[in-house]
Amino acid sequence: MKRIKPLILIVDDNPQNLQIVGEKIEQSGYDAAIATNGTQAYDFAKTNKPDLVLLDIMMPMVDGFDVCRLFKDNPVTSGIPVIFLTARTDYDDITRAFELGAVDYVIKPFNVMELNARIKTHLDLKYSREQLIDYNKELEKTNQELKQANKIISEKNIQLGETMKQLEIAARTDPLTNLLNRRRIIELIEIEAIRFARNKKLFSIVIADIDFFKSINDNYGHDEGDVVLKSIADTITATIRKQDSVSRWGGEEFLILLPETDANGAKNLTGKIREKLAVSSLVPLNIDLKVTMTFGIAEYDENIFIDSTIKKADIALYEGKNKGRNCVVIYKGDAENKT
Ligand code: GH3
Ligand code: MG
Ligand code: MG
Repeated sequence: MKRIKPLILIVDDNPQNLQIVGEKIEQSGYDAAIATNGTQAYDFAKTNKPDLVLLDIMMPMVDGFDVCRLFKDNPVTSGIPVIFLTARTDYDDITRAFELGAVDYVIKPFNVMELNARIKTHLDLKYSREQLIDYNKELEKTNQELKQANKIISEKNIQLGETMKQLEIAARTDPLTNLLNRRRIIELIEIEAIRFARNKKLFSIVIADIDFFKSINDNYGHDEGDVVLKSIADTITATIRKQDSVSRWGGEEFLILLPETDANGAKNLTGKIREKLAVSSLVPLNIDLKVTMTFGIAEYDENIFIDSTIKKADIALYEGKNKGRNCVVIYKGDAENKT
């Protein structure tokens, strides 16, 4: 932590030196602490963490080099800049001092201004270093927060993707039967009409309506009616080909889209559905119940709107109802319809 006045520890075995240097240091606006030997200096530094150390080399017991080594080996004191302040001028000593981690070397007798300039430089460097460490810590923290935020965002994105998928499914599906809904089948018919314009591959539309469904509801209840609806939806789905599509067109009506299929092919398929219905057990409440359906078929006509082709299938369906139900009618226009 930065103090109001930087604290400088002066280490020298000579009390006179300590006094002189101490006074100069204080006159220069620093707080001075003193130690008369290496052990004392090291102990002081560990607890008080001075901002800088002025270290004599020649001292009994533990010399300045050893003190410097002690400082640099301990993470608590290793960041404290050490300036050797010594009468020794030997280059080997200077080199050794730097090798041991000292930041500077000042020869006694020293020039106060020079010493001050060096002290200031190394204090500034130390503070910059500490600031950098603080910034780095802050950066690391921000990075962690960002990582966390990114994690949350990607989790939310996955959730959003899931919700979107569910919404998309819901937007094109009938919830009771899980078949495509009216909107989606119209889109598919439109796509098929575009394909027809390119490759002239005929497709057919079938509208299938459950016969006397109202009486099923009346006799067994609406819930069981729903079970029958679902069961019929499953039967149709299981009978059509992969490229075909079936939708819930209305209450108990289904629209089946049969690509690359003419009216006779469509009749073939509806025949299969009728056969399956005749043998499958739609048995709500364990009451033996056979459900039949009537089918109206229309081939796509590029000269009329899609709606009109659907209408044709509807007309054929009502022809079938009029004929007594449980049958298949192909729309033949003004010509006589055949079952
Ligand atoms: P038809 O042979 O002439 O088609 O006779 P129908 O009774 O099937 O036809 P009608 O149009 O008279 O009645 C259709 C019935 O279908 C009436 C309605 O309550 C029922 N219905 C429509 N949607 C649902 C549904 O989602 N669940 C149930 N259980 N019944 C439905
Ligand atoms: Mg009906
Ligand atoms: Mg109906």
